[in-house]
Amino acid sequence: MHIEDPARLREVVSNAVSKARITDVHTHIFPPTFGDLFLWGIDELLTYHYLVAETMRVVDIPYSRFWAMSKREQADLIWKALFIERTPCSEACRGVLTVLSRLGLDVKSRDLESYRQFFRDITVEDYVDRVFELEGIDKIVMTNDPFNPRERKMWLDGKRRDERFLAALRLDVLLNSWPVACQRLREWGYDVSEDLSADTLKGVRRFLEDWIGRMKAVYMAVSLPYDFNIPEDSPRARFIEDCVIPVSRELGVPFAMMIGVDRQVNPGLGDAGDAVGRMNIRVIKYLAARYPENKFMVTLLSRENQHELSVMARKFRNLMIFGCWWFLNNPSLVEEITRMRVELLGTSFIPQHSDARVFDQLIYKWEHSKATIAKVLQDKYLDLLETGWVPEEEEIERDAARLFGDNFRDFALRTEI
Ligand code: RAT
Ligand code: ZN
Repeated sequence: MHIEDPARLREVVSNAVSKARITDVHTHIFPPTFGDLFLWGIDELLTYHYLVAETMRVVDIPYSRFWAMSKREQADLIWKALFIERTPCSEACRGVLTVLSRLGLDVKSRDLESYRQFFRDITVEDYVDRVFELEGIDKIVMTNDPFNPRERKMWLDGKRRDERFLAALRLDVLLNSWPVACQRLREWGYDVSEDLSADTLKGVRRFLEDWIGRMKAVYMAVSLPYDFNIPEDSPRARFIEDCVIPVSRELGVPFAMMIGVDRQVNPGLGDAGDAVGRMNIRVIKYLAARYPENKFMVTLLSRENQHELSVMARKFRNLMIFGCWWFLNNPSLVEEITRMRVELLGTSFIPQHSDARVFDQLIYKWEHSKATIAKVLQDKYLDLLETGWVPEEEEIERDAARLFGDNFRDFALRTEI
């Protein structure tokens, strides 16, 4: 059906975006079968590291005292500091309120105990189904670290799989802390040593193949610092070029790079202690051009890198850009970045991922992002209407389906999921 009326067009776009099924390409969520690695509920929502950072700006207690508290005590402190003594207007605070509201809780009451009671009264399995349904989520991609002993055990025990959770093999320890990784790999029977001999490179490749197979990983991923450089003579650069890239190509498993972290500028804050730096786009150009048969997924943390990344994606079809990551996941920045990407790339990118750590966060991360993305798309279709081009409802739905799921599936997945 052709849509010529601007008001109707806005409505159709907004419905198409809210109905679009989601494949969430990067989260930190595990299935409930992974036991206490599955995080959910109000105390987890409140102690999210984004909120820890905001709290530590305004309370006057030593970091060590905060970390010595129980989770519940930390949540009480954060609730009091950010929601009672101040107005919860930051994006991370608003997110908690969106979750509560969507679950039917009385946000106006500000009654933390009643929220706790709500989560005590529901079963995890029902809750997981409810959230997937509420947000129209088909699949979520996890972050799977074989160097994390708790997680490793789950994989080795062959925990029952939930087909909605796809795996991504995370390589931070291997690529960013080789001496640590080397020791582990040796303990696990791989023939590697700290030098970068041919045997070591072979052992690392075997490790990658083993874990891609065990996890059925849909991509390999790493978070890299803003000063990441390649090519260079370092274990990280060598492993990327001599191990990750060949294995990625041979197995048809893309390599995702998340670049721009300035790690632990304030270690006292733990996970909340990382910051951002501008990376050098030259590394993306090098990899995409040098390895045309490889597929790269890239998200950059610095706002200042976004324009050059979009331009780079125009040059290389083996480069898929995704998400507005971490400090960029705020409505003002999602809007600006998405607008620019549509203008430079049409619909050939992945606009967002949730990065959710707590299961409940899927609700707010997707609702907030979808609202902003819908706004941008409405403007873009209206601009087209001005030219005399009349979009059809099915075309708008097709475009939304591409952005929220099909682009990832077509780029990354070898087989139907
Ligand atoms: O966004 C976050 O929660 C960060 O702490 C990181 O986990 C980041 O997303 C990453 O995947 O490294
Ligand atoms: Zn993440």
